[in-house]
Amino acid sequence: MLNKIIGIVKEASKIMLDDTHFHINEKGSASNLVTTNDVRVQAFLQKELEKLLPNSSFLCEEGDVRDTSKDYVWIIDPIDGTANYARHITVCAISVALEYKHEIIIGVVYNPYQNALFTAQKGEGAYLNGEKIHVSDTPFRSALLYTAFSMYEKEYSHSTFMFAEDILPYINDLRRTGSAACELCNVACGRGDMFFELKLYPWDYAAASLIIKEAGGYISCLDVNTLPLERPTTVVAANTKENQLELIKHASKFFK
Ligand code: 2AM
Ligand code: CA
Repeated sequence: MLNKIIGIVKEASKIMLDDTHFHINEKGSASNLVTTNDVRVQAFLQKELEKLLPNSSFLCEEGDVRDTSKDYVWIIDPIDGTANYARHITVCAISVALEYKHEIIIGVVYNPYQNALFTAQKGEGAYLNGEKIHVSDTPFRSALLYTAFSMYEKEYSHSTFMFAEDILPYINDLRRTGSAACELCNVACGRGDMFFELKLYPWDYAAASLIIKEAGGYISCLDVNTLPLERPTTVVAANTKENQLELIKHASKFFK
């Protein structure tokens, strides 16, 4: 099953790479973009994955694809990092998760520009291009934190900047690269140590959540034991349990 999903994802990525004449549209605000290729990639994935698992439903970013009624649910972001993709910044990825009875069992995140294929199956570890990956053991004071500033709902931006300013003296540095899926996978393979972002949607983190857990890391909302997959949520991830708890402590000063 995993190999077949990888084949379909790689085929879909050719749309991203080959069709450079895409159009950019806004979804409600100037910060929230969708390209014609987001829509094309999603349509291709839906068609092929439906064939692979006929009795499954789909929760996808584009369109109004919000069916979680079956035991098997595909959670898909056709292009995570759309604002990067639209500007030809190559930090973006196709993100596909397969959920069975409310638990993610397969996660695939593929950045075709960097030839970075992150995969995980429940209980079988996480891999980057077939090589097993593991989170770092970096302590909090040396940690690199990926975060973002709520560009989509700017009423929350002020507190995200306050949080960033507050935490900076306690850690090594911050990054904001524009793709939650890529950033979470970077934490999974030790290219960074922690992640915090307000109000992500399930398709932004579903696949990467399994990859990070299978790589030995931790991911939750501000409630340390929970990660909702049916609604937008704040996402906290870290290489160690200790760092996850410390990050939640800092974030809780600004967010409920
Ligand atoms: P996207 O690129 O698929 O749109 C950037 O900080 C991250 O936030 C990206 O992974 C982006 O996903 C995601 N994101 C969070 N909230 C969003 C929203 N309301 N609309 C679009 N993307 C959002
Ligand atoms: Ca997207």
